Amino acid sequence: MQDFFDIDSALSEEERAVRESVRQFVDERVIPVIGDCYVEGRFPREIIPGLAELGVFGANLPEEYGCAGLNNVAYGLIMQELERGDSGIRSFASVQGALVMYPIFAFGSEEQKKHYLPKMASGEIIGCFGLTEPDFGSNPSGMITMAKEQSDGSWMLNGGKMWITNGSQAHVAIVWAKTNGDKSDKSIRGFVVPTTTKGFSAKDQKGKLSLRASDTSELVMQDVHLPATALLPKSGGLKSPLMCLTQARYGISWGVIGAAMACYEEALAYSTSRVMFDKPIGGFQIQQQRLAIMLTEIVKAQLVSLHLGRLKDQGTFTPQQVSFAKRNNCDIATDVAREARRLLGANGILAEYASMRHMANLESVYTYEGTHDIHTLILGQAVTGLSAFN
Ligand code: TGC
Ligand code: FAD
Repeated sequence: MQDFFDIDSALSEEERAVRESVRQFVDERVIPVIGDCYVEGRFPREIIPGLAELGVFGANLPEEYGCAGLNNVAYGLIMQELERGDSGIRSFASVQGALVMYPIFAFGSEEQKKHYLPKMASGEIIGCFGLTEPDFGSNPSGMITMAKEQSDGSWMLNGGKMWITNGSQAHVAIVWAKTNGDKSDKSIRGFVVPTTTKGFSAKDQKGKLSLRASDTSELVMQDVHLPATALLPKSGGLKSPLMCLTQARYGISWGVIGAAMACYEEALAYSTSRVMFDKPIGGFQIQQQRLAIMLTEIVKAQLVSLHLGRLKDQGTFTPQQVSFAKRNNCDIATDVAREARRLLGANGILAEYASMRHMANLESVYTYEGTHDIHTLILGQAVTGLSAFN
C-alpha cells in the first residue's frame, strides 16, 4: 500500500529488505492459496520450509541458536507481512517464535536451548503453547493443570488445555501447570512436553468460523510422565507465561496492521473499478470517508508499533505499552476489515476477496492474547493504580 507518511524513511535498509523478502513470499506462496485453505479449514503446511528458509521463526532470537538475530522492528515487519496474507499464518509463526522458542530461550537450560531452538528455527520441530483451560481463559492464574514431582525428580502431569494454536500438528508443547499440589499462581512452571509422550493427546476443535486456515486444538494430559529435564528450570510463577504473552502481543500489534493493509488495498482498488450510478464508487463521499478513515488508522497503528519496536530494541518497553498497541491495533484492524467488506458490496462476502476472511480472523485476534476488555483493564490499572480484576 502507498506509504502515505513516508514511514519507510524511519526504517533501516536491512529492515526494509527483510520486509520485502517476506512480502514477496506471501504474494507468491500464501495469497494464491489462502482463500481455498480458509474454505477447506486447512493450514497450508507446505509453506513451513519456505518460511523457515526466510528465517521468520524466532527471528529476533540470537544467531548462536540458529535464529536470524534480527531487531524487533524487522521482526514486527515480518509479522505484518505474514498477516497481510492471513492471521492464521502469522499465528503459526507467533506461536512458534514468541510462545515456544522464547520461553525455551528465556527459561530453558543450555541443553534445552541447544536441542530445540535450531530445530525450531528450521521448522523441523513445531511447537504449541498451552496456557488457556476450558474454565480459565482471561484468568490463567486459576488453572487446574497440575504437575507433581516424583521421588526420582521426574514429573507427572495431569490436566487439559483448550484453544491451542498448532496443537494437533505440534511435536512439542509448552505446558503451564501448577506444581506439587500448590494451588497458588506462584507455583506455576513451564514444561516442554513431546507430544508423543504417553497420556498426551490433541484433537482439533471443529466448527470455527474464524482463523479457519489455522489448527486450533484441545490438549488432554492424563498421567503424562516427564523426565526432570522437561521442566523449564528458570520458569516460576504466572509471570513466566505472561512474559511470553508480552512477546507475542508485540508481534500481534504489527501483524494486524498487515491484515488491515490488505483490506484497505482491496477496498481502494475496488472503489476505483466498480461503477455505480455512472461513476466509480470511489467518487462518492461516503466511500472516500471510509478510505480516509482506514488510511488514517493504519498509519497511526504503524507509528505506534514502530515506536514500540524501537523501545523494545532499546530495552525500555513495558507490558502496559504492549497492551496499548495490541488493544488499539486489533481494534482498528477489525474496523478497517469490516468497512472494506462493506465497501465491496455483495462481492465482499466471497472467499475470492480477502476482506471478509480477514474480518472473521480478526475477531479471534481481538479475543486471544488477552481480550480487548482485558487490555482495557490493564491500561485502566496503569493510569489509575487501581486493579479492576479482583
Ligand atoms: P498479576 O498479579 O497482574 O501478574 C502476575 C505477575 O506477572 C507480572 N505480569 C507480567 N509480566 C510480564 N508481562 C506481562 N504482560 C505481565 N502481566 C503481569 C506481574 O507484574 C506479576 O509479577 P510478580 O513479580 O508480582 O509476580 O496477575 P493476574 O492473575 O492479576 O492477571 C493479570 C491479567 C488478567 C492481566 C493476566 O492474567 C492476563 O493477561 N490475562 C489474559 C490471558 C491471556 O492473554 N491469555 C493468552 C493465552 S495464549 C494465546 O492466546 C495465544 S494465541 C496465539 C496465536 O495464535 O497467535
Ligand atoms: P473469557 O475469559 O471467558 O471471556 C469472555 C468475555 O468476558 C470476554 O468478552 C472477556 O473480555 C470478558 N471478561 C473476562 N474477564 C473480564 C473482566 N475481569 N472484566 C470485564 N470483562 C471480562 N490460548 C493458549 O493458551 N494458547 C493458544 O495457542 C491459544 N490460541 C488461540 C487461538 C484461537 C483461535 C482462539 C480463539 C483462542 C486461543 N487461545 C489460546 C485462547 C485465548 O487466549 C482465550 O480465548 C482468551 O484469553 C479469552 O479467554 P476465554 O475465551 O475463556 O474468554
